[in-house]
Amino acid sequence: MIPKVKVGNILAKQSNHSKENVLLIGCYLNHENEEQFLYSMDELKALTDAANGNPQYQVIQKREKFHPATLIGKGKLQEVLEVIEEKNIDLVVFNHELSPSQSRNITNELSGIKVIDRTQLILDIFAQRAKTKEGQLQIELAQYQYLLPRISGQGIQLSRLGGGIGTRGPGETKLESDRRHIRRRINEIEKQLQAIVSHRERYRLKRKSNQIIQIALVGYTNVGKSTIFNKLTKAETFEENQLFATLDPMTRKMKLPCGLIVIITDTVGFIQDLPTTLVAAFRSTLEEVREADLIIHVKDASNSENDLQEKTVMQLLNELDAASIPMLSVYNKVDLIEQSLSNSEPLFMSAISDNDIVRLKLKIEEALKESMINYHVLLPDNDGKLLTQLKINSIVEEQTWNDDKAGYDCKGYILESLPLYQQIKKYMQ
Ligand SMILES: Nc1nc2c(ncn2[C@@H]2O[C@H](COP(=O)(O)OP(=O)(O)OP(=O)(O)O)[C@@H](O)[C@H]2O)c(=O)[nH]1
Ligand SMILES: [Mg+2]
Repeated sequence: MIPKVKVGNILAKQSNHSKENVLLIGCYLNHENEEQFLYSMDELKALTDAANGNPQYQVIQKREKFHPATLIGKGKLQEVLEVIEEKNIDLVVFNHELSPSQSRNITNELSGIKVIDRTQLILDIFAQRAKTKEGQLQIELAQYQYLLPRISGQGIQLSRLGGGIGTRGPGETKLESDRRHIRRRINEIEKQLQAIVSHRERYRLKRKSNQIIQIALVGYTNVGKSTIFNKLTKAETFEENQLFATLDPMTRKMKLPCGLIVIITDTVGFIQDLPTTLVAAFRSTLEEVREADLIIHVKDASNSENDLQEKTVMQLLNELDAASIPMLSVYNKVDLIEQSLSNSEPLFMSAISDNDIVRLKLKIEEALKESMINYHVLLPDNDGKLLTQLKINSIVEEQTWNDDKAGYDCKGYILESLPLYQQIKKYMQ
């Protein structure tokens, strides 16, 4: 069977010479879903943009099975070589994770041009974006873990790669040294991360004892988590129409209409085929998610592949042991689609509408209430502090002064796991 071949211009050549010209290569099998594959190619292009590259051209091949030595066929590689010369390509990005030997063979076939895969591209974006010490260490760790099997024996000659996409992060001189050096560095990073993680662990325990309810915003990259986070908390996190705008989790306090104060965390976006090294590296960052009392799963209502995105998110939440946490789903960006909105489950909203932000807050209250238990207490007059605490850390629905018993009659909802619940138990009615 003659493989179906597609090539195409992605972008007209940009005048910006400082950007690397990138050729994208995708390969999929006869039995694979074409639509999903093409979507992942679009995503690869968006990732290239996010890495500050200039996607020039793409080459796609459909095959019976992947070529064991070079992923795509030898003939196709010859064609790629011509495109590289014709289009002045600096970098070739494969949409598929390449084995160490595949990447070596392809580089040889393509006369030494820089070749990276989707994993390296994502690692590169992360390396450019990570701002906190922890984020930077995690990326460095993931990059070394990715490189380790690739620099053994007759491994790739990293020095030849020069700078640019796929080479950021650990310094090049370090990359040139041997496995032993890298192992040592991995060890060091792991120790430093351990210290940071235990520091955060203590901080988190303190927060828990402070009775504060925790909410985490999660979702596929670019769905609008940071925009919603900023609107909810009036904070300034980096929001941009770009994949992986947010890397380091950000936490802020937020007051709900009922008076309840919660803390909410904005997190790194998920993506399909997230490199396993990165899932492991970000496990600790995403621990905030695992600790949450409620997860808000933000979806992009305007994206035709939102089913696929949702599946990816659910799968990753599973891997993070967070799948059993109560979840509120919201469909964002409804302003971009034509559709009759409903007020019923799930919430359809737009982060650019202030009214929708209020609706979201009420929805959060409702969702929290579902995991809370009902209480009715009579707080003695002399325990004013407890009343204040109840108002901040639980949902008080009714509060009346009881003259006969000289105390406040309070009815509401509270999380059973809060220490506060133990404190009010003796006043239960
Ligand atoms: N039209 C429209 N655009 C939105 C809406 N919400 C967010 N956006 C835009 O979508 C883009 C992505 O928003 P972000 O808030 O950065 O998305 P994110 O989910 O935090 O993305 P990552 O941090 O990359 O995972 C930005 O250009 C936002 O302005 C919305 O409701 N409607
Ligand atoms: Mg973000």
